[in-house]
Amino acid sequence: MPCSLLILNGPNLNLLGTRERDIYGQETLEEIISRCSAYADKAGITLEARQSNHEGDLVEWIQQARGVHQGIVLNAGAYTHTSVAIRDAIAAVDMPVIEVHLSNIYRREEFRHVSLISPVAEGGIYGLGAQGYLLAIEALAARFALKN
Ligand code: CA2
Repeated sequence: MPCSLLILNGPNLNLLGTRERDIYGQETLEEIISRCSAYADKAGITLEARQSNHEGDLVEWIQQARGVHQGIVLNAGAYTHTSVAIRDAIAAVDMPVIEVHLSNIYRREEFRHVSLISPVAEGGIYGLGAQGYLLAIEALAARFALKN
């Protein structure tokens, strides 16, 4: 079975590259995803990427990933700090999720220091900008290769 991964991005990440570039970098989400796709293609991995500003969409997509994808790269944006629903969805699907944040959330406001996702994630990457997504893909692909 080939490896298929899902990249999910939460609220406001569709605005990347347009504002707050000092915090989140110059690249648009489209550019980041196309870099991820090129990386995945080379590694023989199938990639699906989705973004939503709505919590329920993210919950649905996590639930639907079961049996379709072998892992999820998740930047839940601000929902990271608030969403019990996303956390419960991750726990329910029982598949590896790597949490990614472009910025170093621990260097920022205190409300960003708490992640409801981290306790149910396989691992996490923060503060490395768009590179974090590539590292997360690499980690999930390596995990998949070990098991198959
Ligand atoms: O560092 C990250 O990746 C975050 O997940 C980004 C979220 C933030 O709420 C988290 O604490 C950390 C915010 C994404 C907002 O992205 C924007 C991009 C351009 C302009 C405005 C917001």
